[in-house]
Amino acid sequence: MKSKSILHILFMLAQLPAFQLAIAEDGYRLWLRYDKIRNSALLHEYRSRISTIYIAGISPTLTAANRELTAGLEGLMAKKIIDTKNNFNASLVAATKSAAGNMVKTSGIDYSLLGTEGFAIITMRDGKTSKIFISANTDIGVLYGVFHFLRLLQTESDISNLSINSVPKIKHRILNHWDNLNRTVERGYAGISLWNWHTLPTYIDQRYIDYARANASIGINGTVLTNVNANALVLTEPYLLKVAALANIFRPYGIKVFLTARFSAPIESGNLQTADPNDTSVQQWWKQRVQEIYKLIPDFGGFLVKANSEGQPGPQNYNRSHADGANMLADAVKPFGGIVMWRAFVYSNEVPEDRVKQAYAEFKPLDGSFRKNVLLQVKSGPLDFQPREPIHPLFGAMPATPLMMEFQLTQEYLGQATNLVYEASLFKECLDADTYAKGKGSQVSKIIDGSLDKQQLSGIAGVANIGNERNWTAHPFAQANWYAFGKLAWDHSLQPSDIAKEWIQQTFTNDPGFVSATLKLMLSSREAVVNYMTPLGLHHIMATSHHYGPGPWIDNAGRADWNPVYYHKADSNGIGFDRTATGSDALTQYAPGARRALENAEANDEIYLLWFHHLPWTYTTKSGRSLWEELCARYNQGVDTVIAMQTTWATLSGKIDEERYNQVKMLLNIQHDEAIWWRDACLAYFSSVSGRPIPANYQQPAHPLEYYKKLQFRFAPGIGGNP
Ligand code: BDP
Repeated sequence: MKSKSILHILFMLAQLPAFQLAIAEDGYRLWLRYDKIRNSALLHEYRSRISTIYIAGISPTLTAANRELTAGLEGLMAKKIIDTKNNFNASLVAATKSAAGNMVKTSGIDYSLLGTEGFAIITMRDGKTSKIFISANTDIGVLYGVFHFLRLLQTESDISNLSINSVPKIKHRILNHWDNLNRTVERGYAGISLWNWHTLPTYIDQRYIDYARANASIGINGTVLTNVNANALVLTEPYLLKVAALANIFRPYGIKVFLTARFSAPIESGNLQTADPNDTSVQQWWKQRVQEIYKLIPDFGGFLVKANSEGQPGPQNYNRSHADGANMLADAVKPFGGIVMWRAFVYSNEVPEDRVKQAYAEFKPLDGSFRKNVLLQVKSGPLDFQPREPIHPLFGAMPATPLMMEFQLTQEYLGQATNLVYEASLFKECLDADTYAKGKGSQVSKIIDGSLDKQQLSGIAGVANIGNERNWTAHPFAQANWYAFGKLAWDHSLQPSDIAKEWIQQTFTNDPGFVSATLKLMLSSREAVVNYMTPLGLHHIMATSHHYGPGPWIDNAGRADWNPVYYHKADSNGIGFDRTATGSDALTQYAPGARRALENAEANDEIYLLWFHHLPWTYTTKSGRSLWEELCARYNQGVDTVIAMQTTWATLSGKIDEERYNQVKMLLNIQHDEAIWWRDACLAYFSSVSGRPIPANYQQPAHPLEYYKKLQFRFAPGIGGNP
């Protein structure tokens, strides 16, 4: 009987095509798939160009480059690649300037332009033969060049006459993991933390290496391993040994490790009575800790600090300023070349001030008072990673302080891991925003790359969306947000469409039909989520705490500015937050040019209308519709875009592997349901407050308002707290 049922199960499994396919394509390889090139003419051409390689020099980074290049070329061209070991006659040579010998001169590369991370890829001709030369000043530059070259092949590019120079515009390009030591991930929707603290430092998961490869392939050069809501334990020796093991793995890939520093660590793990930054015993404690860290991790990057924010301890507990706190840590890491990334995400419930104004009020007066190795890390918008926010007013307001951008890749407020939202459109909107700090043309990108104010330090951070899910990010398309972040961090002048295109080609297929349809779908996705969640400048109307789903009616959260009603201020007369001179006057925090642009609702397509204005329901919008009708139209437009995304995806069946096709299809079904839920719940609520019916030409909510209000999600993923 028993063996019979086993046989039965085996028979059933054999019938399941998905069983086999799941092994074939599970998303683990990300955009580094290196499958055989399908275009046979191109394959032939690549094969005729590249048969031998030589990577000059010996180092762990060059070994990684060699391994990647060999695996990549052999996979893409389905042929054996010969490593000539020491022969510059190879058809592809990769070498630093110092190892490239005669090639340096003949190549014509201007190494003075390449800095410490940039690279050049050129085709060199000698009579009838030609060869590809990848070069840089440093080993890591060579590795970046190798990844770039493999990308050219993966995207089936013309490599017959290459002349590429690529240099990062921003110095520190960093992922922030909000990972706790017990492996839960605050706002993580892709499983538990990658870092298995229990088995480290002895057990080295292949994932750590593949994580480093993926990051290096897009130029990410730093990672903060731990949650900003920090645990002091990570600064103790047993954990530092584990951190050192990770640092050893990441080092060849040019990735520095950073940790979050809990401000009260001297009390919690140092047995001191105080964490006052002006107290010499506290300063001494940090100096000693830092020395210990650098003994184990000589290239440790430094600290990221969340202080006096959402209950985290900080210098203000001792009546000291944020600068006092940051400078104390900066002094400790300075002898070792470390930096401190001090977060500007602060707001206080004691202050009855509009929450979006508080960080500016707190930090602007401190401009110029931070040490040279401090970066102030500012979230893209003044509130909290909403589907759309105007740019943070601190950008442009602190010319004497290097400001670092913080984007959120994990989709806390953007449908989490079930919604397809291509965030490059959002990132780019922020980077391109003009602060008018030094007149027109003072884009945010120029502030964070340091060029506007001639800053030496520059940085950009992305709150990671990665976990231990087999495909890293849970939603296959969320991989694109990781990818796009890295690409924009390297070069913020890139276009979201170009980034998406090459990501699709590498991740799925070069099939032009698939690429163009998927590209369109991705590019429509950000506006879709804005429309079905928070159109016309609405914000923070998500349900409390887990932020999953709509909750515009919520008015009983712990503090006023955690309540959606605080943000939309809807009543029978109108809706919106007045941030003009008649209201909170948050607009004054922007330079005059930016202020005018933001205030003028018409000029910016009304995208910030209700962020800055409280308006009557009868207000006539640009379309000619009343505000109420426009709100109804936008919510419906959001749902319609999701339907269009589903329709597009349905046409792509058979063009890629069945597993990922089906995964995305099912996720789009969830997104469709959630978009409808958002629209119906929000319109039912706003209809009840405004006393206006939803026009009959629109789908009416499937349920009465009470139904939506009662929905509860006790086990929604990603809820924070640092145990
Ligand atoms: C908010 C998150 C919270 C984070 C906080 C932060 O809800 O979990 O701890 O930001 O950035 O978006 O510190």
